[in-house]
Amino acid sequence: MSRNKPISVLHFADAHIDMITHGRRAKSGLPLRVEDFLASLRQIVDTAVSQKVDLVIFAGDAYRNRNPQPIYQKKWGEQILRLSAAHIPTVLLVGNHDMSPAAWRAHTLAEFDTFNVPHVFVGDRIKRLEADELGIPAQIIIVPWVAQSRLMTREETAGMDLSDIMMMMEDKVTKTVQRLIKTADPDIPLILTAHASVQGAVYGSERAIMLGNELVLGGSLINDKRIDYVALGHIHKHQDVSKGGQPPIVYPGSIERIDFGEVDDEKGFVLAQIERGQTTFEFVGLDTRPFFTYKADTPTAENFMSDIMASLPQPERVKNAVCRLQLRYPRDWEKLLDENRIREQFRSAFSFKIQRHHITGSRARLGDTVAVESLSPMELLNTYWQTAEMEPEDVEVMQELAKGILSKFDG
Ligand SMILES: [Mn+2]
Repeated sequence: MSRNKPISVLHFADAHIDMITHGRRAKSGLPLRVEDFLASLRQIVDTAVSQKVDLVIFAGDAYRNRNPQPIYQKKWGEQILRLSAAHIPTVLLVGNHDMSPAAWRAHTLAEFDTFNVPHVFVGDRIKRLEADELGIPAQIIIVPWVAQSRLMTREETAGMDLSDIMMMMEDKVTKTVQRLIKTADPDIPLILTAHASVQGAVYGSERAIMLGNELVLGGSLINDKRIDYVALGHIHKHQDVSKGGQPPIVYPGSIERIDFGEVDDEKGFVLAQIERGQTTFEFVGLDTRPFFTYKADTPTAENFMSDIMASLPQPERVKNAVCRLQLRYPRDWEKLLDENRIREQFRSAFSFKIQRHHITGSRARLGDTVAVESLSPMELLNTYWQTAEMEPEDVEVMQELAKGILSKFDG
């Protein structure tokens, strides 16, 4: 292969094939939503094989469960073996969902190493894969999910508080990666792949993680002209953190929607043409199960149900889609709601839920009988979210975070 031809790379991440295992089942016996994730995975592998890409990078989180059921390992393995059979060098990065915090346990991708699967490279520690190992003119710096227990011994961290440990880890990772960048061959394209958050990234539905303690790769570490492409995983929202710069710093996002938090995100993977200093890439959308949100405008009690019905889609429009209807109305209109009539309109949907939001008068937000002083901070916050018209899922997340913060001030 000539050195001046760009390297074609298919990059995907966050497959999480066992993310949603409840609900209806397919003829195969597998949950239908698992089949959805597997359908995305098949489209990705189909593309890699039919386009004969030079390299596939999977940037971590094959599963949700770090002890995946054997049936899911079989389904994942079948697709990865197709890449191996097509002689496509394939890097499998170990993500946080693939790894136990206990250092002695095997991660979920270990079997590919155990059986020495040809053309498959498991990335479970920081290292650089060289061109001769890969069989293509490219070098890849591998940064799997960094678990504290695997990076430092208990003796090293004894007596330190968490923020110091995080700083020490960051320092250790940064120095190792810098050394790998410095010692790389400057004439061959250099790719960095990591399962991590990076400075400047925007969060999707996993945004709550940001407030936890996790390692964040620094902007200056990865925004380095000696690197030609940064293939990331972990954040479920597709984005190029470099915003069109070189090197592109790309999250392909997850391969299927997990919940309504991702309703507006298109799901897909990335095809990149990697060249020294002039990499280009495109995001390729996947054919995924549609998600629809409907809202009804119901200004008067007299026309309440007819206003709702008028705002609903035709049943064929929502066929096989995950749907929700958001309604806002005063509590005393509740008896006007004919849920069965609405549900009938969504009978061909994959699933359907009604989210009710009861409008309370702005003056009496706390109710007339409740003394503000008698409410706990958590109760006050909860009342605030309700009046701020937040989504119920978001209220749950905010309450959880608030609980964590407030607990630090107790006693
Ligand atoms: Mn992850």
